[in-house]
Amino acid sequence: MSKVLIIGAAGQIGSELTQKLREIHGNDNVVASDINRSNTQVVNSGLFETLDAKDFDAVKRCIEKYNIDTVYLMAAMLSATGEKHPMMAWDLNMNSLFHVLNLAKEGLIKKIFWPSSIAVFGPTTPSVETPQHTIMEPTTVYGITKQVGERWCEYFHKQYGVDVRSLRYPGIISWKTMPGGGTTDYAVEIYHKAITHKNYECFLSENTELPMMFMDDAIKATTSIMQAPSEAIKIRSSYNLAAISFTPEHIATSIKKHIPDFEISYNPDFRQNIADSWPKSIDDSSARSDWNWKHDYNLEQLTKEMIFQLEKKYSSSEKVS
Ligand code: AKB
Repeated sequence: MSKVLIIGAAGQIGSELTQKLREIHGNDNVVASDINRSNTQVVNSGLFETLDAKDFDAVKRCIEKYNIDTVYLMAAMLSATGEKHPMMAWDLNMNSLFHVLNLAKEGLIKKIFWPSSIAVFGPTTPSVETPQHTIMEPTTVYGITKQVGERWCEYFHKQYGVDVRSLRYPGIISWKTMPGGGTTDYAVEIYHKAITHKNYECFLSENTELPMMFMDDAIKATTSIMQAPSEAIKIRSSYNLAAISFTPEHIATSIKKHIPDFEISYNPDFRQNIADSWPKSIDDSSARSDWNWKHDYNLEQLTKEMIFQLEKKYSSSEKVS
C-alpha cells in the first residue's frame, strides 16, 4: 500500500488530485500539504500538513513522519505570476523539485510525480501538432523552470535510478478550485463570468488557439502514468499530453449554446505575448502508445459540465447567503 504526499494540495490541480488519491489509496494513506490552509475542503477531508515546498528540512520531516513513499509535487508559480516575480518563480519551481529528487536519491521516497507544461515550448517550436522531441526555447521564467526541471528529472532517473514521471499539462479547465496566475486561466474565468454576469472581457485575442483539457482528463492522465509499470515509462523528461485545442471565440460560441445572451469582448494584455509563444496543438502519440493515454472530453462536453456544475454551485451559495 502506497503512502502518498501531495505538496501544493490546495491549488487547482492539487485539490482534485488529493480527492482522487484519497479514493484510490484510502484517507489514512494520503497526506495533503500546502503553504496555507485556505482550501478548507482539502484541509478538512483527511490528513493535512502546513508545508513550505522550499523548506528541505520540513519536507524531509513530513516524509519521515508519515513514512511517505510517493510524492506528487504540485506547488509551482505559473506563467503570468512568474513574469512578475521571476526570481521567486525560479526559487519555488526549482528548489522544490531538487528537494524531492534528492530525497528520492537518498532512498527516502520511491516515486515522484512532477508536472511540466506546454510552457516548455517557445516561438521557435513548430506550433501545430508540436512533436514530443523538438526545438524548445521558452520565453517565460515558468517555461524555463519547467524545461530545466525536465532535464533534471531525466538526469536523476538515468544517473540515480529515481522513478520520476511527468506530464506537460496544457491549460486545465475545472469548476471546483480556481486556477491562479496562468495564461490559460481565461478558459475557467469565462464560465464563471458567463453565469454570474453574462459577459466576459478576455485578456487574450479572439483567435488565440491553445491546447486545453478538462480536469477529469488531467486527473486520469496523472493517475494513469503513476500506475503504469516502470518499463512502460520510456520518456523520463516529460510526456506531451493533449485533449483539445480552441480559441476564446470557440469557447464563447460553445457557451452561447447554453446562455444565448452571453457576450465576450477582447482586451489583450501582457499574457497575449506568452500565449503567442506557445503551441496551438500538441502531438501526444508517445503518451498514447507508451501507457495508453486517451482523453474523454471535447469542448462541447466540457462546456455542458462546467455550466451545469457552476450553476449548481452559484445557486447553492445564493441560498446560503
Ligand atoms: C499557465 O497558463 O501558466 C498554466 C500552464 C499552461 O502550464 N496553466
